[in-house]
Amino acid sequence: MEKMIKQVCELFQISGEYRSYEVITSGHINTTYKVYFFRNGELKDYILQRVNTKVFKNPVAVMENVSSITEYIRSKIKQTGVSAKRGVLHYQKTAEGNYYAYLSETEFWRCCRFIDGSMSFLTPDTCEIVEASGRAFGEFQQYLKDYPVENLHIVIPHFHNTVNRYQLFREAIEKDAVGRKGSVEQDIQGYFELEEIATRLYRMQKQGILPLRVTHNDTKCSNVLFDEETKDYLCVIDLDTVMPGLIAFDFGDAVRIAASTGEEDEKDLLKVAVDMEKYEAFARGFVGAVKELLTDEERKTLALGAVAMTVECGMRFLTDYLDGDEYFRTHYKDQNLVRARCHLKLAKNMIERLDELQAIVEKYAQ
Ligand code: ADP
Ligand code: GN1
Ligand code: MG
Repeated sequence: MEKMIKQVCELFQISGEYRSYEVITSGHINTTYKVYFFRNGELKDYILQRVNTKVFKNPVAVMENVSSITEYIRSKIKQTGVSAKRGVLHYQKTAEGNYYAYLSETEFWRCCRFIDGSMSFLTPDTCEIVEASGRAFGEFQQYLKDYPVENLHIVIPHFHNTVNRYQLFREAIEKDAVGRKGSVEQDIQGYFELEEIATRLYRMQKQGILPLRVTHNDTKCSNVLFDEETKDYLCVIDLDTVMPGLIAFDFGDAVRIAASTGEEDEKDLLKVAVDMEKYEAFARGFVGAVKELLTDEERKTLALGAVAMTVECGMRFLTDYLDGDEYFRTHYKDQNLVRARCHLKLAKNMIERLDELQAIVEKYAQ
């Protein structure tokens, strides 16, 4: 592996003396490495990623989106007179001037600077971190509010099309590729019971009631970098899925992780519920940052976004379990099933508390 890492670093013209690398295992799709170099008497760190080309079938289009978005945000930050060094990702170019390098037909690599003194949280432990992550994704919306949406490639069609996700779920059940259906009948039933409420937002978008914006579409807390010392947020990362979407999806997908009392794969379902304090902290950060952008209909449906994204994501885990764990990286047997059960429990709790969740949005939208 080390040989390949060094080869990729050379392609991205990293100067200095190579020291070592480590694997970052938090993501479910791409493979991420942190690489240490020594230059001018200092350690310089980089992030190398091998993009999952089964998931991102046109990775060049992904990098076109990512480079365009990062350049756009960089210029917005600079306009405010602040340094953009830690405020946005900086991708390295190859000698040919590309933001990517193919090592073979399926080996697609990219490289960016590790943002100095930064860290991320898999699950945020304090309300301060949760609120800051809300502000981070809210301000991300603000940066991109005038971004020309037609410039974006649709890198994963139907990504948050919950109606289509139910269709793929039905196909996986029908196919039962690895013979797991019989053991998850109750879970399947549980997800079907939530179909109407989970698909409501998507149907509202189709009817033109909710506008499409440039959204991040993968707003979990680990996709925000924080200053290691002050714990202030620095920037939003993992821009692969930036595409047109509903603002409620960005709100909701974040809540699924940031405001759960359990991990994404909590086995003890008694521990899984909405953490109301963290939910309120997230809403304070996010809604506070976007409130003047929101239409009435968008505001009224933000909490519903948490239900939609929690059901959708959980159902994707169950679909993948039925498919034989082909899509999401798993670290132990049946992890996708554990994730799916945890999300079902969380979604039901969100539905029970939906009015309360929405009232909190309203409070911070004033
Ligand atoms: P994935 O798509 O697999 O989730 P990410 O791009 O989110 O990959 O990266 C995984 C983790 O690596 C992040 O949660 C963060 O901790 C770290 N990371 C990624 N890019 C950077 C960066 N430029 N600077 C510092 N840390 C980073
Ligand atoms: C994946 O790559 P990562 O781990 O940030 C997935 C998201 C899911 C998330 C669940 C391209 O995100 O959609 O919400 O796992 N990304 C893709 O944790 O499918
Ligand atoms: Mg990530």
